[in-house]
Amino acid sequence: AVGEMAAGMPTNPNKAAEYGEAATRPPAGNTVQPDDPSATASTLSEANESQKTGKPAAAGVNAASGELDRVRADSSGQAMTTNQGVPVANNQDSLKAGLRGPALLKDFILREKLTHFDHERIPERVVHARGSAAHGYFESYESLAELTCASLFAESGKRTPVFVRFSTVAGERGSKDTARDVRGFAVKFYTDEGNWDLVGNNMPVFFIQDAMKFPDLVHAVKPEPHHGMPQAASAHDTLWDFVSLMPESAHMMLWLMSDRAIPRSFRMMQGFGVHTFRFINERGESKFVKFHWDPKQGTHSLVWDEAVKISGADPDFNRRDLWEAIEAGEYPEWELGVQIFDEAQAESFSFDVLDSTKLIPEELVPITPIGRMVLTRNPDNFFAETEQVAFCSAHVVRGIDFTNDPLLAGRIHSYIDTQITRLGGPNFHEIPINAPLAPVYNNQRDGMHRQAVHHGRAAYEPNSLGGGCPFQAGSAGFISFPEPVDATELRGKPEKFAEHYNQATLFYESQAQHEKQHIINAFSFELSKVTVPGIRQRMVAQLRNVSETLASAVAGNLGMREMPDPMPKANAQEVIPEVTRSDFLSLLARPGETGIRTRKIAILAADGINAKTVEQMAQALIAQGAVVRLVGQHIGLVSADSETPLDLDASLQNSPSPLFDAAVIPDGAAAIETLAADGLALEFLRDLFRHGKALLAIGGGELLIQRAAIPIDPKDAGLIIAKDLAQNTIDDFVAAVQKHRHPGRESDPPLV
Ligand code: HDE
Repeated sequence: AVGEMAAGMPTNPNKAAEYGEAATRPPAGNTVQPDDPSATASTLSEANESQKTGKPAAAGVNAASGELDRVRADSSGQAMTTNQGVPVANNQDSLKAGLRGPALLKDFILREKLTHFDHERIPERVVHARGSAAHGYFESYESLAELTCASLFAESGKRTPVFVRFSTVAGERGSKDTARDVRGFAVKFYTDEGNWDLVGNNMPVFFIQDAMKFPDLVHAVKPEPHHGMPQAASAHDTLWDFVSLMPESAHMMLWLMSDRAIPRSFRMMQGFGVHTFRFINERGESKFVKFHWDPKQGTHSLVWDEAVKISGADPDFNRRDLWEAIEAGEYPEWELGVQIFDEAQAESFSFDVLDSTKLIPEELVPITPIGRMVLTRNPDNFFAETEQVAFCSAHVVRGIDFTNDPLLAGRIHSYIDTQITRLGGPNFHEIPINAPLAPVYNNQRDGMHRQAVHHGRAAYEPNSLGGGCPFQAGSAGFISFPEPVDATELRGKPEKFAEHYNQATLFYESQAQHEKQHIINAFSFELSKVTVPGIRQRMVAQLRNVSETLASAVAGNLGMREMPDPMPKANAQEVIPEVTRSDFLSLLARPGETGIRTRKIAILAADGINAKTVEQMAQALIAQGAVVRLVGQHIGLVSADSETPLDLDASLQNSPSPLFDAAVIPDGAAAIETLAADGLALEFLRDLFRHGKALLAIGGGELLIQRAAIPIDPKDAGLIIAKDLAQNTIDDFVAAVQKHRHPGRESDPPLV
C-alpha cells in the first residue's frame, strides 16, 4: 500500500521486475494499487505533498476558485496513462528486441515521454526571470466613485482576487534571491470587469525616461555578452559605463545602492506603480494618480555582507520566506495608497510628472489609503502559475487609463510582444492563471494553442448571421481619456526632464546616518569591481552633483587622490526643488505593525544546555509569533540538564546566522564550553553581531560572547546580557528583535 511502501520499503517494489526474465512479465497494472480505491483524490494527494511547515493555508479568495478546477490534475489513486489516456503497464523499460537487443522505434510510449521532456522548458523572461508568486485578494476600503469608475473600487469591502509575482530583474531564472537589484512587484487583479495588471517595482522611480533606452539598459546590466558574467550582479563595467553616461539614471542609482535593493523579505518591501496613471470617473472627469503599496510588516532590509552570505547558504531565501509565511497562515498584507493630483498641480511642480525618474514627494501630495491586499495561498504548481503568468502594463480596466509618460508607452507595447515568444503564440490569455474571471467574447480566432471552441459561423462584426453578437458595450465599455493633442511630430524630451540630480540629492539627504553609509559602501563596492578607471571617474563626477560628501567618501574608498570635475549638467538653469528632505524616504519611516511575528530566531544548544531557559525563551517567542529554531553542532537529539533530550532543528553548518533575525544563548556551562571551542559557533555570533541583529546571552552564555570577541557595550540595546531569565529580559529582547537592526554598532571597518 502507498503508506506502507513509503514507511517500510527502502526500494521501489517494482525494481525486481526490471531485470532479467521478470522484465518480460511486468506486474499487473502499473505500480501499487491504492489502499482504498474509493479514497478521494484530495485526501490522497495531501499525504503525497512535499513537506510544508505549519498549518495548511486556508483556501481564501483566489483566481483558482472554481475556475481552475477544470484544469487541475491530480494523479492520486489513478493508474498512469500516456497523453492520449492509454494506460501504461511498464514505466521502467523501453521496448526492445530481446533484453539485450536494440530499442524499437515503435515504442510510442518512450518516444512520447522523451519528446515531452525535451520540450519542458520555455524561454525565461528577458528581465525579471526569477520570481515567486502567491494568490490573495484586494479589498477596497470605500467607494472611489467620485474618482474612478473602476469596478474593483466601487464599494466598501469589495474583494477582488489577485495573483502577485515578486522578482529580481537582472539574474537568470536560477539565480540567487539576494542580489543587489530592483524587485518587481506585479499584481494581477481579476476584476469583474476584466483584468488589471499593476506591474510595479519596489522602487518608485526608474533608470531611464524613454522606452527607447530600455534595451540598452538591460544589455548593460545583464551578464556581459562575451563571457556571460557576472550573474545577477550590477557590479561590472558595462552597467556602470552605461549609467555614468546617462545622468538621468542618477536618482535610481541612489535607490539601487541603498538597502532597498536587498530586502529582508518580499513581505517587507513597498511597491510602486512608478508612472503617473489616470483615474476617470463615470462623468468622464480625470485626475492623475500614483500607486503605492505599503507593507503591514514594515520595510526591512538585509545588510550587504549578510546578503552575500545568504546567497550561498540559501539562494531561495526570499522565495522560501514568502512560501513559509503563507503556509504558516501568516498572510502578508499591504495597504494600497494613492497620490491624487490634477493638471494644474502637475504643471506647478519643478519636475515633470511624466518623467519616471522622478517621484512626487509625499509633502507635496500626501498618500490616501484606498484598500488592502492580503496574500493567502501559495500556488499549486510553480510552472503553471508563477512561470506562465503574463503581466502586462497595457491591461487596464474601465476607470483607469495611461498618461503620456514615454516610458509607459514602450511598456504598453513590450509585454504582450515578449509573451508571444515566451508563451508560444497569441493565446496565452487562455492559460488558466492569465484568464480573466470576466467572460471573454470577441471575434479573435485561431492561433497556436487555441483552447476555446467558438460556436457559429460569424467571426466578424457587423454581422446578421450571429444576431449582431458580440455587440459593442457602448457606455459600459472602456473609454480612453480624450486628452487633447495639438502637436508636431518630433523626437526629443520636455524641458523639465533635463534636471537629473535634485531628487537624487533629496533621497540621499533623507536617509538615516547608517543608510547613508550603506549607500557610500555600495557605490564603493560596485565601482571597485569596475576595471576601467575612466568609468569610475565619470561616476564620481556625477556623484558630485548629488552630494559632495557622498562623492568624496566614494572617491576615498576607491583610492582616488584627485576628484574629477563635476559632470556638466544638462539643464541650462538651476531648478529649485520644493522639498529637500523627506522622512518618508528612509526605511525607518515604516517599522511595521506586526511586531516580531515571523522573525526567525535561533536558540543555540549543545549537550548540557539548560533546558529551562531554552523552553521558557522558546515559549515566550513563539507566543509572539516568532519562528524559533534550536541550532547546534548537529541536528537531532542533544541531552539537556533535564530528563528529556532536546531535538535540534538545524545545525551551524546547514543554517549559519545570516539566515536568522536574532539569537539566544541559553545558560548551561558544559554546552557553552563545547560551543566556545567551535569556530562555527563563534562565526555564527560574530556574523550576527556584525549584521546588527539582536543577541541575548543568559547566565553562563555570556562566556560565548566573550570568546567570540564581541564588544559588550551597555549602549547597544541589541546586545542583552542577563543573569537569568526574568520577564523584563524577555521584554527587552523582544523589543530589540522588533527594531530589526542595531546599526549603532556598525563601524568601518567592522570591529568584529
Ligand atoms: Fe518591465 N518588462 N519594462 N518594467 N517589468 C518585463 O515582460 C519593459 C519597467 C516589470 O512578474 C517584461 O513578461 C520595458 C518599469 C515587472 O512577470 C518585458 C520597459 C517597471 C516585470 C518588460 C520596462 C517594470 C517586468 C519581461 C521600459 C516598474 C515582471 C517579461 C519601457 C514600474 C513581471 C515580461 C512578472 C517584465 C519590458 C520598464 C516592471 C520585456 C520595455 C518602469 C515587475 O516586457
